[in-house]
Amino acid sequence: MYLKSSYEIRDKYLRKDMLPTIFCPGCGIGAVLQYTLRAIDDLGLNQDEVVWVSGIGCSSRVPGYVNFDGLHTTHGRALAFATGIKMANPDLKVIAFMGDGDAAAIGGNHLIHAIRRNLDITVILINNFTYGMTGGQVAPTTPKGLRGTTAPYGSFENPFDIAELAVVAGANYVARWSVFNYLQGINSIKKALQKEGFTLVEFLSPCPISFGRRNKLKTAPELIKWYQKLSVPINKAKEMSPEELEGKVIIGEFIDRDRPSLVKEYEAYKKRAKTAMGWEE
Ligand SMILES: Cc1ncc(C[n+]2csc(CCOP(=O)(O)OP(=O)(O)O)c2C)c(N)n1
Ligand code: SF4
Repeated sequence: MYLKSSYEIRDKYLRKDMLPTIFCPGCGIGAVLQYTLRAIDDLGLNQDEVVWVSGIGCSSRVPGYVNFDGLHTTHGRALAFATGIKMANPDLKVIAFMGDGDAAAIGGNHLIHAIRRNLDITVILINNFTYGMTGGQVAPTTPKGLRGTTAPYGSFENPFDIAELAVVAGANYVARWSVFNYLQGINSIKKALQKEGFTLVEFLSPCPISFGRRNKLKTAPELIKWYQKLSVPINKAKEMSPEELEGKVIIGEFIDRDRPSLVKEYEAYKKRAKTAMGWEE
């Protein structure tokens, strides 16, 4: 892989009139945006054939910054819009750029059903364990015991594991990395973009402002150390006991398979219907 400079990536793919971004210093969203653009660049995808979709949140601002067609829609509904785009224009590559609140709270049902149907899209999921844009409420992903504005003494609810959820719901490709796993992250996005069916790459991403400052994770050294301690590579996790894995987040590739995708199934269904109606020659 030839690594282009950040300037080359910026000049080719970002809308200069929309800069600077709203992202706070130390936020992980910009890094994941860069990984996604590098994956697209490495694959040589045509900018006119890729559409970016999002809901509302800091992560969801991304489609506005990139030089691609896109939709910045309503909170939690990115996948409903993505479904319409993909089913109406199956030749387009659709990327949904989502926050963990957007994807797993208000949009949780859309997520489960888009995966169940094996809709041909790629979700890039920014999991910062919080609602960043609205100031740090706990999300369905907030680790137990960590603080948010709505749980100042520590969250007492069990969090979702989005990657595991995506596997059991039927996704074709699922991987999770932290933003510090630069090359693994880019490679996973490349794999995800090349597959049919539902693909999801989750990134554990720092939000020093809304989440970090309530959890003693405000500075870069604190954050790097914490993510290193938090994340366990999937092969190592297989040798660990449930007690040792308590409070850890597994990173790596969770699944890579080829179940028939929604677009293929729908095409086959239309053919069956036409034959049954006597419309097919
Ligand atoms: C229907 C609706 N409900 C609530 C909101 C308020 N709201 C805006 S962004 C957001 C949460 C954002 O969190 P997340 O999706 O995790 O993205 P982040 O900002 O952390 O990137 C909420 C609750 C809204 N805009 N619309
Ligand atoms: S509030 Fe958090 S998620 Fe939003 S831009 Fe700032 S650091 Fe990033």
